[in-house]
Amino acid sequence: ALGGGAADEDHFAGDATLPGRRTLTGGVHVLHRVVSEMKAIFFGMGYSLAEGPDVELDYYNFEALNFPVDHPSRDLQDTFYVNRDILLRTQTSPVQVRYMEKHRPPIRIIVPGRVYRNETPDPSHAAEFLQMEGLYVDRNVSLADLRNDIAFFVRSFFGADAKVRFRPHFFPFTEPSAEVDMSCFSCGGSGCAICGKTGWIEIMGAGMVHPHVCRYAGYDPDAYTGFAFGIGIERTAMLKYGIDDIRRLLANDLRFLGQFWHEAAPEVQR
Ligand code: 2NL
Repeated sequence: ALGGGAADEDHFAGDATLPGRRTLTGGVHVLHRVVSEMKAIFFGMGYSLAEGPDVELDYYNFEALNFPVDHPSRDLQDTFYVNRDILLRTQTSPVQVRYMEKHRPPIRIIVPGRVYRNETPDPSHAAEFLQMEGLYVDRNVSLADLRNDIAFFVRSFFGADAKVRFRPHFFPFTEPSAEVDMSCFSCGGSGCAICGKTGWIEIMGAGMVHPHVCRYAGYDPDAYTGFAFGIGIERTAMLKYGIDDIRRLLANDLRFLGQFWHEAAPEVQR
């Protein structure tokens, strides 16, 4: 337990000249720390924070994001539904759609939050996890702007030597879309066990906001363009700190979590 308890009375029982017992102060959870670091980087680039509900309408989670009605992620196997129209958000993008409905461009926001998918847990999958998405919409926003902001973020978060590459991909809500790789921080690009001998590590997804998504949100896609990106917090923390199993991050074991505190509590100090 945190502090308190019968043990504290020992302070007054024995030798009054002994030094006092240190109090357990706790620390910031490694996932919260990663989110805080990311927010600080994006705030420095002019992004502001947006948040929204974990329990969402199907409309904001899928329809307004240009998912076809028969898209596999809409299946009960993949999404937790409350009823036909209400679900647990599978990504934080619905918050961006809600934000676009309320604000005219230019907009530049980041949206961290918990998301839910009907997954069987294993070392790299959990049914609830954290994500941070970003969205920038204005006149004349281009793929070059996306590349610049992502490269700046990756170099700020992982170190100035990191290189970034885009691989073509598909998302319903962006066109074109890309998966973003960074040069392996372990081998620097020559190829090792961490990067699967490729020299590159996948870290996020990104793309130019699909004109259909602009129109759903009430923006004229001929006047405005934008980019969006999404990054998984657990996966990023696991890469940065060499964590082997996502389930450790939610098990609340202080012997594990204490390793990431700036100043470990006495109980977990070695
Ligand atoms: C990933 C990919 C992505 C977005 C998220 C987005 C949001 C709106 C419009 C368009 Cl409102 N796009 N979000 C775009 C590309 C990728 O996430 O791998 N996330 C972990």
